[in-house]
Amino acid sequence: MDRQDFLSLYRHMLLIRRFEEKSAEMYALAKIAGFLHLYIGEEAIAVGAIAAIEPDDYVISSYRDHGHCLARGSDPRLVMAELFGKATGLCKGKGGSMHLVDAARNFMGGYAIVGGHLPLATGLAFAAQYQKRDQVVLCFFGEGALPTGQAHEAFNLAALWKLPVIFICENNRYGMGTPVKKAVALYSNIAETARSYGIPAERVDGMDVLAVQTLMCVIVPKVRSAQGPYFVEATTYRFMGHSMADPAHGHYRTKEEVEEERRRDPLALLRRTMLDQNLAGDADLKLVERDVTEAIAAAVKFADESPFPPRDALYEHVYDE
Ligand SMILES: Cc1ncc(C[n+]2csc(CCOP(=O)(O)OP(=O)(O)O)c2C)c(N)n1
Repeated sequence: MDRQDFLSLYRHMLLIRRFEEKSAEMYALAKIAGFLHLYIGEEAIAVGAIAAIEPDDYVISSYRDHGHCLARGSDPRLVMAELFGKATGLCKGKGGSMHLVDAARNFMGGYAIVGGHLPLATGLAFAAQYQKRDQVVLCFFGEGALPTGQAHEAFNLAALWKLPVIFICENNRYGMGTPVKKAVALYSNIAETARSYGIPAERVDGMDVLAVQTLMCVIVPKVRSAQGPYFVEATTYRFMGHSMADPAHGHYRTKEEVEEERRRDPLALLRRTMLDQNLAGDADLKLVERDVTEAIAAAVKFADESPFPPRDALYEHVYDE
């Protein structure tokens, strides 16, 4: 990796961070309606993993999907417009925060049913294998999806048919207000869940984008060369509440715990590494900050000035027999 590669990782992470902060602000101003789940604190996972795949590989995620979509390269203006429910949005304003899709980038969506997209990831991998396409699927989900039945069906078929899918469990230790200990039997080593299906599994520090990317650069070629699925547990922490309806630390975790975890901010970790190893200087980082600030301002302006979908659009893209 050269200096530009490091700066690119930093830029993507900062773009997600600033996008999310601005979304929270826009939600408070009622420019965004419905649910809004922020990815702040978890950026290193999407950015590190997606940096290790090719443009025609597939990515699929849960309702906490803005980060994955932006890491995949979607235009922040179209993503913000989607959050605003505008006709210019990524899904013409009909999907909103939890249902972003960018088919042109093989970002196959955010899904709001916990665990519901794991079988879809297995299906995408089956299609790639059946049609002899050289693609892998990255499937991101929270540890709350692990105990769901469909997750196990997805693991089983992926292992049985040696499908090219990498299941990436973003273990932020809470599913809404429920600690992982109260929901997942193998909570202290959840990778064992995958190993019981014969799926090789690794644990990685999900706050360290370089660790995530390095691991994924080893795993992706194995999966691509038909060796079958992989499972990654990326340990992380969400710095915000579960959604905008949940205060930052809620009743289920202490303020001290949140403050402690915030000391390992993934952006600060990367910044420190780059400065310490002379991979970037203060001026480079300031330039990235300025670029990102401009991109976010442009996204909000675009979303704000865009029209809402016309009434007739209700009947477009609806399947009818
Ligand atoms: C099948 C299903 N059950 C319950 C819910 C309600 N619900 C929404 S988010 C959530 C917690 C999921 O936690 P996790 O998968 O760990 O993801 P995180 O929010 O931590 O990223 C629950 C239970 C749902 N959306 N779908």
